Amino acid sequence: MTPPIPDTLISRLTSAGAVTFFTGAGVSAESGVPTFRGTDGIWAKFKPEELANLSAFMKNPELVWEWYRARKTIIATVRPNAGHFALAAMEALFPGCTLITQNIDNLHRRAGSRHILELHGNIERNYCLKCGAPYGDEDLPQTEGVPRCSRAGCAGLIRPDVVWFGEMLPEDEWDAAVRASAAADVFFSVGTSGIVYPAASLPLTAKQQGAFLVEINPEPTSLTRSVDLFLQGLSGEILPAIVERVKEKRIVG
Ligand code: BV8
Ligand code: ZN
Repeated sequence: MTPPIPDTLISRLTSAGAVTFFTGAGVSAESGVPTFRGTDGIWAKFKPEELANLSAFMKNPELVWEWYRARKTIIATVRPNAGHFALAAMEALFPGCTLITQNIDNLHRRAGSRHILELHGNIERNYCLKCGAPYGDEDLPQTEGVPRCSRAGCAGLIRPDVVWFGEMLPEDEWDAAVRASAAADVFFSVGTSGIVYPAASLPLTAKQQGAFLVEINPEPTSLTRSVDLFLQGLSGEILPAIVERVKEKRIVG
């Protein structure tokens, strides 16, 4: 059930200079991508420290690759949902629109978003740990088990191009995300439990710098008490509703 979208939000949006969206796994849930911490969460079975970190990979690359291959298969079979398409539409509606995502599923790009800051990498990219050579999924040696680099004389371990726990976020993306959060007139935190740092610090950075802070989530989170507007519901319903209201406002003025 989509909550009412207050006129005050639509007025703020249509007069905003900079609008920033910050997304987490919840925006992909309606596409069928399991979230991390939901009951169906992929981490219900596994724990992040067991899999999404370099030492786990070096200790047991077969297990980590098994987990990523399973996730790559899910992501290859799903499609962007109405929430992703609404976010892509927002780029056309708001010139100063920035999309910051913690997601690695490439669904924002597949939905047509162009100005995306991927803080935690992209599961469709991989690279050689030894020489850094990039590998798309289609370039991976199809052998089961752990793919190794085919560069002459290398044979290094190939890993998914995602940010693991204990690893730094990509510097350019992080710097741009902090700038876009600080500059935002309106900042949306959509579909994230706000547990993973430093990404989870961005909504409060925006608020401290004067942004109107909106949260879209079917459940309250640790951020909810600090937001200016909590739209409780599904991003796949609320985001398209916001796009429709902004378009109406643009027409009637
Ligand atoms: C770092 C890529 C500096 C991999 C991910 C000890 C040692 C080292 C670091 C730490 C430490 N202790 C803490 C840290 C920091 C650590 C951290 O934050 N840990 C947490 C667990 C406490 N962070 C890091 O390590 C980061 N790096 O700090 O570097 C450093 C360097 C060296 C030493 C020290 C510090 C790197 C973090 C990146 C980890 N990589 N992913 C992969 O995916 O395989 S994180 C992973 O979780 C995803 O990227 C995801 O984005 C992220 C957050 O999860 P959410 O997106 O929020 O998803 P979640 O399931 O939690 O929530 C979904 C939400 O959606 C829910 O609220 C639900 O209600 C809602 N929802 C559901 N359906 C819908 C919906 N909303 C809307 N619509 C719907 N339909
Ligand atoms: Zn190599």
